[in-house]
Amino acid sequence: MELTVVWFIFLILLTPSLSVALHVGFYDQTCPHAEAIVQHLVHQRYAINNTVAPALIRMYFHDCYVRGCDASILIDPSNTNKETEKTAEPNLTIREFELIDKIKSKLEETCPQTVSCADIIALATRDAVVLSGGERYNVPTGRRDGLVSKASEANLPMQNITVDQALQAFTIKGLTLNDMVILLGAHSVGSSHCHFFRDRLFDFQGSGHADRTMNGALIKKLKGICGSMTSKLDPSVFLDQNTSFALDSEYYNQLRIGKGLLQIDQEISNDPRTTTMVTNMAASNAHFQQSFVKAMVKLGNVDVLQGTAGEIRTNCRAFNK
Ligand code: HEM
Ligand SMILES: *[C@@H]1O[C@H](CO)[C@@H](O)[C@H](O)[C@H]1NC(C)=O
Ligand SMILES: *[C@@H]1O[C@H](CO)[C@@H](O)[C@H](O)[C@H]1NC(C)=O
Ligand SMILES: *[C@@H]1O[C@H](CO)[C@@H](O)[C@H](O)[C@H]1NC(C)=O
Ligand SMILES: CC(=O)N[C@H]1CO[C@H](CO)[C@@H](O)[C@@H]1O
Repeated sequence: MELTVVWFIFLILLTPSLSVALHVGFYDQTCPHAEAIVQHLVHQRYAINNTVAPALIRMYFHDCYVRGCDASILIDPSNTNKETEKTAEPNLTIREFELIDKIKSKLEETCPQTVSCADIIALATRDAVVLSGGERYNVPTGRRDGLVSKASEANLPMQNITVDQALQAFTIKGLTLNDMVILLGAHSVGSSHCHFFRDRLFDFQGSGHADRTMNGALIKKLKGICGSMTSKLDPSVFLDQNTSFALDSEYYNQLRIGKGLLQIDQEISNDPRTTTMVTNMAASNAHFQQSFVKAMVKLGNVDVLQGTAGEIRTNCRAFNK
């Protein structure tokens, strides 16, 4: 009897959160053109500079990884909150905030206080994936914008961690080893500054020599671009040496020949627990594409705010007054 009552209360408590779960077409009634507006502006930007695609895909990861997909990455520092997430070291190279602003302005004009900044990031990222040659996928929406943004919480995984440490970093967000290997396929587009891999060329983990897991020809090429260990210049290099603008499984083929740019990229190909996954992804672009969009949707569910939690910001860079 008592147990039944407990269950009943439990179910009542559970129901509201279930009824407001993210779903595809959340804005169909309230802002029917929301997705088309986002797509139009992403396409327009891509025509001017196609590096917007990798920039958005990375922004989505950084947003979702820290406090869930709640647009906490977009908050500008202010007098009362000087160190927001975007001021944190790993976030410094996140770009295209202006595009998000532009999309937000257009949406506020069309349907005021309706579409969250967190959903704008998720939708724009989908369009970036498609523009890069990825599969088109439906994006569940209904995220709300967060009310907290702190640099101290931006504990994103570093490029020089082991597969074990990376797995821990993904596990705490409810993502699996398989999700991790597939999501790292995002590194088939975009680029990295030399400072994230310079040690691999000159002095790997204080060894005095280059990382022996890196292909010799690639080391030579990268030395030419990045200068020396102490060089002050910090240019960017494509993460995928072959099909640099295509979101495809070629990234995994590159790993198999020692051409992973970041240490963690190369690690997943060499670690016994993930090497088979890398081989499987390398073998089939179609399989990769399907797995990738599934994993992106899963990433988009991490710790989201729904229902009446959080708010719908009117300006993505600031909390509402
Ligand atoms: C262990 C996990 C990861 C680590 C350590 C990592 C690290 C990095 C680093 C150091 C860069 C270079 C940034 C720069 O120089 O500007 C980068 C770029 C990038 N990352 Fe990751 N990343 C990880 C996972 C992911 C995931 C899960 C995604 C997306 C699903 C992603 C998407 C990207 C993209 C698209 C770029 C290129 C950005 C651009 O060209 O502007 N990364 N990542
Ligand atoms: C595209 O944007 C990147 C990053 O801001 C910049 O380095 C590059 O010069 C731009 N390319 C063009 C063609 O404007
Ligand atoms: C990883 O890189 C950071 C800074 O880039 C450095 O402080 C740290 O010692 C490195 N860790 C390892 C294990 O090499
Ligand atoms: C580059 O990628 C294409 C398409 O995946 C592949 O056919 C080709 O063999 C690759 N070339 C090199 C040099 O890796
Ligand atoms: C590479 C880079 O510019 N790193 C800076 C990141 O931000 C911290 C402070 O938040 C600086 O100390 C780093 O120099």
